Amino acid sequence: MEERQEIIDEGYQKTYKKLEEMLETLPKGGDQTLGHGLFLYKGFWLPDIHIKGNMLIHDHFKPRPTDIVLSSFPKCGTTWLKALCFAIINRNSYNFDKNHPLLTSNPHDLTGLGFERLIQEGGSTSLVETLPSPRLLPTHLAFSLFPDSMASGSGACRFVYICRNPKDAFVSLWHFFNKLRRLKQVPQLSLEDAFDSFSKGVSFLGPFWDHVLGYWKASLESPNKVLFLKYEDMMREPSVYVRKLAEFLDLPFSEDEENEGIVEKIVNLCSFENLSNLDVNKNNNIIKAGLVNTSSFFRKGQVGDWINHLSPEMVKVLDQITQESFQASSLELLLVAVFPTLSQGHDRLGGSSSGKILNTQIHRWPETVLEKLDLVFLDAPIPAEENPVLQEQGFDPPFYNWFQSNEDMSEFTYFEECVAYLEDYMIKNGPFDGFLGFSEGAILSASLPGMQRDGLALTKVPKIKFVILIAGAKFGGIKLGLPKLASTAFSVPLELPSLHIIGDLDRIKPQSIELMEAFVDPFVIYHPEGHTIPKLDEKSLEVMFAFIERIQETIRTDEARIILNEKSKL
Ligand code: PAP
Repeated sequence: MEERQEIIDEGYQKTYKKLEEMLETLPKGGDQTLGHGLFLYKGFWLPDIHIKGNMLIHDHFKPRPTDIVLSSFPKCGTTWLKALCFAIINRNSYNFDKNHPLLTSNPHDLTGLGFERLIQEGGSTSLVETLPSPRLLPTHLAFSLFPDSMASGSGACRFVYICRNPKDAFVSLWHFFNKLRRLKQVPQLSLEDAFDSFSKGVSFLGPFWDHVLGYWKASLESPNKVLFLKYEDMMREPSVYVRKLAEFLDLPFSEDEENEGIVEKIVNLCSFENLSNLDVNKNNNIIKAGLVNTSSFFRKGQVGDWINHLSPEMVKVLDQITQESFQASSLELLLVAVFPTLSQGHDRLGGSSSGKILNTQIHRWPETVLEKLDLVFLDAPIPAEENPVLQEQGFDPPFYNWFQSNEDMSEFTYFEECVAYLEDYMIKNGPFDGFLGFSEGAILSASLPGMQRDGLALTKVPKIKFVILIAGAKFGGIKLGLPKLASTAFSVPLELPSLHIIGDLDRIKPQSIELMEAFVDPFVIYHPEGHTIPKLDEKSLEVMFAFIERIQETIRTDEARIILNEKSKL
């Protein structure tokens, strides 16, 4: 066996020769963190061992469409992602409380440290090839470094990428490398020197921003092949992302599993608190691949620890690079679920329409607005009969209905079902940041945040961060009754940012104003038309942009609030 490992496959030997020649020609740099320098290879700063692995992947690796590449920039949540995927895939093989391998093995030992390292072992691909499908292939390599055979086309592998706020990633990386330096008895690296390299992009596997953007763009182009996760989102709502991850891996949780609380069991098993307190991850144990203690992968496991390390100037530098790098690529783009409904001129609710129709209407808004919103137009759940009003306007069937009301709009049918339908849609296609609704869609959208706050609806999806309500009205207001599920929806003023678009000639204008008054600090656009989606004039656009800015600010403040909460726990 040992002898076999000495034998280096002929193909491998050719690759190694190529590597040697190439290394001579590559720009060198880096912080010499671990005593070896970095090389600028295809746009990224890699140690030679990663370049070697990457070349072997290109020259010899045979991908399978079932392969799952678990990818991350170092210190962005690799250990957690490995644990979660292992637990999801093997959930039927072990008991969560007794014999689960994650209770006695470090996640890196269960999945391997890195695929780019594994392929080097044994002098041939034999080790990688004997792994059973689906193979979990962890990596820190950038997306663009993978061969086309893995990244695109029908045989492409699936990639799960976890990204993290660069400030926390940097702080975590600095701590980790200093731990390794201590082990190797190399002098410590100052925060300032490490920061200088990191912010210039000349850091281990950097530039951080290009790494993230590569996967982000790939996830937009091929959402079925590349799942883009954020550490902070997952910390906020782990069970939402465990479900999402399982769906992406084609292993969704069954109703029975949901009832048995399997999702929560996985979340708890893989939590920082649990894993970091296990014997295997303490007490100077070393991971199988050598090099490091199992405990080095667990430090604080918090969002926002950067606040304890970075100077205001450092924060400014990183924030600016992040903003400039991500702006053009809309990484901060807001995903909005749009609920369409066009009134038929009836006095009762239940006007039919379709996502496609509302899409056409919304595209009366300028691109400068639409490019900031990633709109997903949902069809309502109930197929509707013909709609003469819409057909007269040139819109073709199919049409769909949301919930219906009786003549005096005091009672509603199919409301609960609509809410359940939405939640299901959001779990499968989200996470969504906010809602945009028109008419009945606005009534529905407006009622959801309050129901979510009270734990009555949308309990399995992230918190709704904003609403855009066009020609809306309030349940339990001047005209509308109150569905039971929504009975507390407006019991206290709603604090999330809201934009209300109200037509001067709309017969339901008083109701829209009443709805607006149910929100704290609402934004409002009045327009001269009736019950419709208006074009936006210059003044309206100003309000719209101010609103979008406010949402982005809220998202940032929310993150800061989480940081403060975490700090107050210390
Ligand atoms: P790697 O790239 O070297 O494998 P990785 O696991 O990505 O490391 O990053 C370690 C970070 O994830 C540490 O963050 P910190 O330094 O800010 O504390 C570590 O604490 C955190 N971490 C490890 N396991 C978990 C977990 N189960 N849940 C949340 N965070 C975790």
